[in-house]
Amino acid sequence: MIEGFCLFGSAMPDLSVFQYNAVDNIFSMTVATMGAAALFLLMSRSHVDPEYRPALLVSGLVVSIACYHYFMIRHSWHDAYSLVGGGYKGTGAAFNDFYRYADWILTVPLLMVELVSVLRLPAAKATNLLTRLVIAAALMIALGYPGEVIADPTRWTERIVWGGLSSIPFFYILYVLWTELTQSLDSQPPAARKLLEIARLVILITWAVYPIAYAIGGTPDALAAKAGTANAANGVVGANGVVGLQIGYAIADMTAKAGFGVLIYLIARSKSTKTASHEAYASA
Ligand SMILES: *C/C=C(C)/C=C/C=C(C)/C=C/C1=C(C)CCCC1(C)C
Repeated sequence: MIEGFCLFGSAMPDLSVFQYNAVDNIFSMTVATMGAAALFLLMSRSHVDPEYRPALLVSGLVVSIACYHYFMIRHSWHDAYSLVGGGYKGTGAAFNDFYRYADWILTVPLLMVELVSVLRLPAAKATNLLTRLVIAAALMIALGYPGEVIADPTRWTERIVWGGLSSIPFFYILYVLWTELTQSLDSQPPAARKLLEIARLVILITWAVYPIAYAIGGTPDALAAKAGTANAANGVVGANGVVGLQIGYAIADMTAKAGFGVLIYLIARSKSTKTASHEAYASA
């Protein structure tokens, strides 16, 4: 079934005005959050010691890239739907999932860079850790994409297989981050230690939202296919699946990029001895 596998998007189910607006509003909020976080992170580089500035620069880039992509994602959302007789119907223009995956393939490796650079590990260790994390992150996104673009409910098994394959590097990353962050805690100043423990939790919780949102995007289809409803017959993804997936990804992206970026800033600030004391001196 060729319509079921469109590389750059899929047929869209009808949505109520409420469902359409919920997604549209969360996209709009995400653009604003990413943009504001970018300004904050890039402008506060001078508040931390020079060795922590690259971490803030990279954090600022991550949210800038995401700000652009959410702008495009929202644009694509507008193109994909039009208001027809009190509800939203697909225009036939595909909603472009590629923007999000293009975003992730850039930002997830960069998130690894911002985290490792704020830890300030010995150079050899940092390089080794970063290489493993970046390769695993790229694999995780690349393996998720073929499953993401499957919209045909009868091909749900394939969606699960790609999701499963993508979960191998996913669990690897979580395992590596958890063990490495735990090990590095001893070498961190006490104030940063608490914040790193929070960062560790934020990664674990926000990253877990992605496979859940992915599953929500597929589950209603599969149920519809089983029940043989009109939805399944049309070969389009279920309305609740689309709405749940889009809102889930957007919230997770805001937390994992903007929220995490602010945490990186706080960690960098708590580890900055020179700049902080200089400021105290200047304001005294
Ligand atoms: C800023 C973007 C971030 C932190 C994106 C993270 C994405 C994931 C952790 C995605 C994971 C996935 C799986 C574990 C299986 C299903 C497919 C994915 C790609 C959604």
